[in-house]
Formats: sequence, C-alpha cells, structure tokens
Amino acid sequence: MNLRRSLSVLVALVAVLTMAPSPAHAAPTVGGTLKFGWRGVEFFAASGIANDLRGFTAEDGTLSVYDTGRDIAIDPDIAYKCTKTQGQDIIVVCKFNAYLFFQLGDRDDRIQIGGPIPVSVQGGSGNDQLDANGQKAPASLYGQQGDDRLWGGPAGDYLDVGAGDRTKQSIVDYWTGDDTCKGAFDYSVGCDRF
Ligand SMILES: [Ca+2]
Ligand SMILES: [Ca+2]
Repeated sequence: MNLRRSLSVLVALVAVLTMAPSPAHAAPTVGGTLKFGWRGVEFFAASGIANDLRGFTAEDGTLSVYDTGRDIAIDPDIAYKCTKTQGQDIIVVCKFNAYLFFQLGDRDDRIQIGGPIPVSVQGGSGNDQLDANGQKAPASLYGQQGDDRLWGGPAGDYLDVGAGDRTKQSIVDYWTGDDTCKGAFDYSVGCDRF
C-alpha cells in the first residue's frame, strides 16, 4: 500500500469514526421559544410549524405550556424560573406571576388555553383554531390572516377572527361573559358586542 492510499484509508476511517451515531429517537423539532416581554411570558412559534399547543395557568402563578410532539426552547433570561419535564410530551412549567401570550406564526395551528390568568393568542397566518373554553380569566383571541375559528370562555372575552373567508370563519362562546366579537364571520354564538 503506497502512502497516498494509506492516507486516503486513514481519512475515510476518521470520517466514519467521527460521524454522529444515529439516535434511536430523533430529537423532537422545536415548536417555538418562551421568553419574557411586555405582554408577560410570551411564546413565539418557529416558522413552518403547524403548532398544537396547550397553555394552562394556576392560581399560584404557575404557567404550563406544551406543543404536542415538539420541544420548546426557553430564553436564558427566564430559564431559572422554568423547568422542563419530558414524558409523553415535553412540558415547560414556569413559576411566573405574569400573563401568557402566544404568537402561533404560520401554518394551520391549534391551541387550547385554560386557567385563572388572562391569556392572549395571535394565530398568525394559516387557518387556526383558538379554544379558550378552559379559561376562567378573560381571553383575547386574534385569528389574524387565514380562515380562523375561535371559541370563547366564561369570562368577558375579546374574540377577533380577523380578515378571511367569512363563510369559513366562526366565533362560538357558550358561556355568559360579556364578549366582544370582531372580524369577518357569518356564524357566531354568544357575542354581546360587535
Ligand atoms: Ca405555527
Ligand atoms: Ca390565522
């Protein structure tokens, strides 16, 4: 074996040895990032993701967020207030007496929110389903672009489907709160103001 051939074999061997082993389970995609901003604890979706989110709050200021089947990045500034548990879903729990805000970004997203702390959601582009049936405190839901469907909760909510095909957008609130409904829609239940 000449020197050139030996070197090429060595290079090939090093390349094989330094290749990352393929994990049994690929790391889940990151669905978005949690950070602290002027609206409270804010979730910003990563682009290109059809998010399937849950956001729950408790009386003691505990905020729990997960994006089904995905990971959530935590801004280093609030990492000391948050823990991440990895069960069937990766759940981020932050002890933070603040409002919760979600920006779902592009694609067709879904979110369910619930609890005693006010929550605000911006659906972004795509046909989104924003569900505040579990809320006790007021919800502010903005469908934004696309054809969106909103569900209010028991408090007085602000429900804005935004622009879109009014035959495909809807606002439904089966509760008694004093609800404001905005945007282009033909079908609604429980709106008190327009
Ligand atoms: Ca999204
Ligand atoms: Ca939308």
